[in-house]
Amino acid sequence: MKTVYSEDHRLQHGRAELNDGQLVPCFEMPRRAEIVLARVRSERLGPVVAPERFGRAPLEAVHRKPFLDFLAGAWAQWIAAHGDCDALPLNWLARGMRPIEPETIDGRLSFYSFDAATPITAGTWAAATAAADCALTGAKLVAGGEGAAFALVRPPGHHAGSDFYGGYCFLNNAAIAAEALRKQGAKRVAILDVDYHHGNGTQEIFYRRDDMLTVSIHADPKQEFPFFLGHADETGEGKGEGFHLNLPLRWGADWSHYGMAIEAMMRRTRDYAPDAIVVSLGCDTFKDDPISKFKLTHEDFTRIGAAIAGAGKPTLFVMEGGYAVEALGVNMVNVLTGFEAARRR
Ligand code: Q9C
Ligand code: ZN
Repeated sequence: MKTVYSEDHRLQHGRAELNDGQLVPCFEMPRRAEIVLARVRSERLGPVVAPERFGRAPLEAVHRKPFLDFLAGAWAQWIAAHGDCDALPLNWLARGMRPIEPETIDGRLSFYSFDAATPITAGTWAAATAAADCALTGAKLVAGGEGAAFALVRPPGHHAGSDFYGGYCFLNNAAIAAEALRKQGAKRVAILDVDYHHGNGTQEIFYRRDDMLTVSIHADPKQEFPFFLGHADETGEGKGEGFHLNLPLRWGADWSHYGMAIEAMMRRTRDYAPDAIVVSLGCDTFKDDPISKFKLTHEDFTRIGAAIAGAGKPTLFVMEGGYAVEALGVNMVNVLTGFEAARRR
């Protein structure tokens, strides 16, 4: 399969995030993409192609305009107020407070974000839009008849919602690609999220829709970030009722648990009979991931790819999380080669 990649991901290189009570170097770093690219090349997955540019329209199909304006202008407003250091929020709304957008940059960061792990830097907007363009290019390849494609992107996307950012995510690359696939003729699209964390942004964006199935396997929000979405009883609203499936697993889950969740994910996907699949591909389920508590092995990622191939649908893989950096190339590409090997059978 083709890999869509842009070096512009390097423009997002935040210094620090708040983790376990300390400001620590960002887990979401440029080397993540570089190690995956090296593995794509050494395993001869297929050609690596540059993205086309699609502009603002496909972003506006998923995100609210005021949010996009905020993201595009946040750095300029931050540097004018505080000088050249990463922009992080310091407080958030709680129950009883009013969601009125403040004027100052500190207030606006608080208004549009939901964590202190997602620094906005000089290159954030350029990097995030390049990632969205890679995902859109992948969607175009898949809509054009390629059986599969891989958008090798960072920053990731699945925590970003219609008007909020967080969890290292600014623009929801997978959601933007899925919406583009709908516009290019797919009547139903399934978004399968195998990142360790719940895809709260993706679910929020499509929660009232029946033309997008969202399925997420993730650490139980009673234990894990993002904490406030991803429970098993969230199944959709309005005509979206029944088109959103959450499969939370407890800390410590290994293939004996994860494999069953993957089977449930693929059963629901087959019932839905989508015209295309978008995979939010996180490998932070790996046993050595520094911020996660699942126990998947290198081989388990091959099994995930094979299971997804079983649906037999045009499939776009969009990279999300995974912070055991040295293992990330092997784990990501194992999913993709596992997919291709199973599809050939
Ligand atoms: N101590 C993605 O994988 N911080 N985002 C968690 C753990 C945020 C993860 C803190 C994790 C965000 C795309
Ligand atoms: Zn994650």
